[in-house]
Amino acid sequence: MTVHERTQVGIVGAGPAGLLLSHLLALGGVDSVCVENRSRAYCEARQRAGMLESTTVELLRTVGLGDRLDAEGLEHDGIYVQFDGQRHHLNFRELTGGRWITIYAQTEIVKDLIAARTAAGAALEFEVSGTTVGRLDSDAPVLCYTDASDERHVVTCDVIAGCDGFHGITRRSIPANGLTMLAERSYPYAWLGILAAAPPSTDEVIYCRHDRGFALHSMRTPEIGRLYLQVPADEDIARWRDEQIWAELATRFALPGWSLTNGPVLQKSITPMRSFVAAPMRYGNLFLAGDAAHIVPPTGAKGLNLAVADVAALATALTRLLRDADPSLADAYSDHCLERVWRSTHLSWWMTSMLHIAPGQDQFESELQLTQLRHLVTSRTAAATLAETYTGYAPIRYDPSTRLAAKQLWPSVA
Ligand code: RFL
Ligand code: PHB
Repeated sequence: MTVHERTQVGIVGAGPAGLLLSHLLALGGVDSVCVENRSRAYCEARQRAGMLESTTVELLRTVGLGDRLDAEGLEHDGIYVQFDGQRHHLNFRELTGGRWITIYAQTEIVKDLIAARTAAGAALEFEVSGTTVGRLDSDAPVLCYTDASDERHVVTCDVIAGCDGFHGITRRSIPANGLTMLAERSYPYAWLGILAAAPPSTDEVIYCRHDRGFALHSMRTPEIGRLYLQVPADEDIARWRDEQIWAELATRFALPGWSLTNGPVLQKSITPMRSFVAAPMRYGNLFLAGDAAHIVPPTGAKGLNLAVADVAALATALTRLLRDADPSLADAYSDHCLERVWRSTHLSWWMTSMLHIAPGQDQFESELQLTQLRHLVTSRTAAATLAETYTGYAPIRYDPSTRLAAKQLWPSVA
């Protein structure tokens, strides 16, 4: 049997982008249906980002998602940059006049969002299959899916939001002439990441360039470390025993008088590195947001923050469009987001190429990396340039005045 339904916004994907969009739309009184092909447990456990810009933290607080973030997030003033056997601190708070970064895992943001949406009785469906989107250039695009109990749904929408990540179906549903730009770079290396029951050996994140390759020491909690190693792009994870990973990390981070605390490896995986931007981020009544439209290598910690900035702008634009019949922000959505996307794409590409050792890298390239790193730690202007984009390039476009008052949202309660 097929069920025919209607909603204002059909959202594909319950990652951070799709979940936050449905939350923000609900605050504006706009209804949505959000579908996800994975299980709730899988979405809540998928290990990914951990570093939030202060702009992202402020937005999450503004929209009622700050409680656990404020209680459990680890607020950092800046980062360490290590090269040539020396570790330097960059104090972003001081360089930017007050902006900071917070470690709070993407898994926790996703849990907070799912809890908030579920408590609000949202239409949020996990474990769907056969998702398709159609009639994108019409006023009544459709979202079709089969739910976990095998029932087929055809949802007529005003707008569809493609929040289904890089491998999703929405971007690929746009006809060939609908995207005017597909810009891409792949990098000749990958990251081997571990989550470990080992207290972090550092108070703030360390980005380390070593002749054997890049290493990153991050964390999740005061008890759990998150660490990464540059490995060849086609690396087989089975080749890395846990003791070897710890030994390689210790070699790359080595400093006199400092040691790396080891512990059981809870999870390990390899992440390829790619930059990708599709534009425009809109085709007819399909709007793309987050990794569905663009991805960056993780070196600048930008992916999740970009997804949040996109959906904040999209929620404001769609609320104006669907509630107030004002299309101006929806029409400006793609250009507005791409400005930030390219700034972050540059930062991630720059940090990646300055800190990793490419196969066959020659002395000329190594010296160019080192002179940039020395400049970064000796010139206030250079450090401030990094600090400005790292902590959140520009204010996020979210207009809290699009939110309805409680009594408009829940008339029976007020
Ligand atoms: P997601 O998180 O990929 O969510 C997309 C969702 O869509 C679902 N989906 C479908 N659902 C229904 N039907 C279909 N046909 C579907 N196809 C797909 C998927 O199952 C999924 O649930 O994209 P979103 O929401 O745009 O969020 C983007 C972020 O996840 C991503 O940019 C970040 O994780 C990137 N990233 C980092 N970003 C940061 O800002 N700071 C960091 O410190 C940071 N570190 C990282 C990272 C990404 C990493 N990996 C593994 C890629 C570190 C790593 C190692
Ligand atoms: C993380 O904590 O997972 C993390 C931090 C900084 C990055 C990338 C990942 O640049």
